[in-house]
Amino acid sequence: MSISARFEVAFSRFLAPEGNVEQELPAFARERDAVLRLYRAMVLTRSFDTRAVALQRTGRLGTYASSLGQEAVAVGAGDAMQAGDVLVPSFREHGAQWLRGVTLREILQFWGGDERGSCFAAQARDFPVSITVGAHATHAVGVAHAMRYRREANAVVCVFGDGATSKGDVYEAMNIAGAWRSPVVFVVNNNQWAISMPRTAQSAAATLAQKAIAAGIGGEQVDGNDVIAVRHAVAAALQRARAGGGAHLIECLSYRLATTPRPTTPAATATTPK
Ligand SMILES: Cc1ncc(C[n+]2csc(CCOP(=O)(O)OP(=O)(O)O)c2C)c(N)n1
Ligand SMILES: [Mg+2]
Repeated sequence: MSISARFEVAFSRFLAPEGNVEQELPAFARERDAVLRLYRAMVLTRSFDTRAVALQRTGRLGTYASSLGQEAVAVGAGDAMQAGDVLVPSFREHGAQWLRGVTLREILQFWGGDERGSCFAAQARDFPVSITVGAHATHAVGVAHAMRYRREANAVVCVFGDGATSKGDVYEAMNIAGAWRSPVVFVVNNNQWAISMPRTAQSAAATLAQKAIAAGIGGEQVDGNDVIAVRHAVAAALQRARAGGGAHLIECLSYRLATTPRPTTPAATATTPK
């Protein structure tokens, strides 16, 4: 017997859970303004989240997906992007949307059921929230392919949850992104749960990052609670993608702190959110 191929999945982080620096920081993280920008965005995301959850629980917002405890994933990914890149988000990426110039008003409009909240004044090319789990991964590869076709030096960031990685459309998207060397970075927001389904019950894979291996694209894990690690990995993957290096997948390990709420009563418009 001989070995046809060997694979491994790397994990990286710069900050320990207590906030101590574990290894030499990347250049951007040694700049005070950059670190402050990340911190401010995470604090704003959490404040906004608290407010939006309160609005939803009191029946004044139709539905809302909380990003509590997962701020670093969206903020790190959003901050790593350039203006010409395109964000194709799932439903917990408020921090990335805000960093991209989407207004809090627009985000609230969307969750209030007003479609004008998906027509972003500042980022006309960014996609609206995809409530349909994983379906937007195929759209993201389409956008990335269009960028290549037009010879644009831009790339796409597509974010989805751990649950989405069990879906056929996500596998298909990763596969064709590998075959076409599409400039797309898949960011898996692994919060360990798909509603009530734990991560371990929905996939026997040791890591979600290894799903990239079958697609022939790069894959890695980062600490999703370390905004520096997320930003560093997404920025590097975007840079490679813009330069023709193809697609990449980054599994961000985090945890969903938000509870799944009951429908609010008596507001007739309120529906059960994620
Ligand atoms: C195609 C589809 N099936 C089912 C649902 C209902 N649903 C909403 S959120 C969710 C779980 C998603 O889990 P994950 O991808 O891990 O994202 P998370 O909510 O944890 O961020 C499901 C099944 C949906 N929105 N779309
Ligand atoms: Mg999840």
